[in-house]
Amino acid sequence: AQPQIEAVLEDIVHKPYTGPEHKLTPLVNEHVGKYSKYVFEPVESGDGNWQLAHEDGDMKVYRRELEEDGVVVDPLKAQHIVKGLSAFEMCKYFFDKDTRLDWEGTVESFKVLDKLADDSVVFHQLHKRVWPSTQRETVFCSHICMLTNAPRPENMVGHTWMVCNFSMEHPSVPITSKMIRATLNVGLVCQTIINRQVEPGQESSITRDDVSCKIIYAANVNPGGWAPPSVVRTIAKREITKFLKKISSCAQKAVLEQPLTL
Ligand code: 16C
Repeated sequence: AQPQIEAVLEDIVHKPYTGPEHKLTPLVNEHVGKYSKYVFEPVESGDGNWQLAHEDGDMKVYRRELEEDGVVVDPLKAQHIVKGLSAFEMCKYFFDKDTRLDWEGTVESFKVLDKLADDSVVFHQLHKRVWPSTQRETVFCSHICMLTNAPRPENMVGHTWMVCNFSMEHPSVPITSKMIRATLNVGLVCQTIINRQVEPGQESSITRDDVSCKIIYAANVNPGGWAPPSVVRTIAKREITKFLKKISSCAQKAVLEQPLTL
């Protein structure tokens, strides 16, 4: 089935959420183009050797053990289903810097280096130090967009949304010996599932009680320097699980009093 899946994923196209184009548009297009396909590659297919690392209700976390030059760079993928909000609302919440510290457990502080457009922002983040290793920092571009032609799960309504975070260099933050520069490629893809039959043209009758958000999250993080493999693997599994639980409950609370935006 592998060639068929590849052909389907090849058709995925991303559309900017707001635009306009900016100086990093070609870089964003390149990353989002590749990563949107990678996120949808099923963990069950191919010779990827994905292992189920954690399961809790609707949440499943997979990892593929991988080391580069002795550094653990295990690719992670996760799926989750969150009741009462749409794909757009979840992606918007993940993208929104103003609420990031409510759910992001790995970050000590961050600042905006460049606001390229409403849908593309460059950040510098200082991560919490894992004693006794050196503190990590990241510099990455975060982009929110809509995906067209993505594989649709059963009972999906509306569009597929994605936030893609990818490391880049920025002249205002040179690498110093004080911190280790970690790198990341992250994709959060969301799709809205409806739990009842809706006739065409009746979409305006859909309420919060009718929908859930299906999440696919993928992360390729390179800690940037050696740390004991068992420590990296324990922290990665713990943090991705905490992240999915925390962002789900925070996003549910944040949209509760608002009208549903599909
Ligand atoms: O995607 C997430 N958050 C986004 C917005 O912040 C963004 C961030 C990605 C996380 C990149 C992690 C870089 C290394 C951090 C150093 C470890 C700090 C741990 C502190 C624990 C109290 O895209 C949600 C992120 C969810 C977490 C993903 C898995 C992280 C793997 C961590 C590898 C551990 C390395 C430890 C080295 C000593």
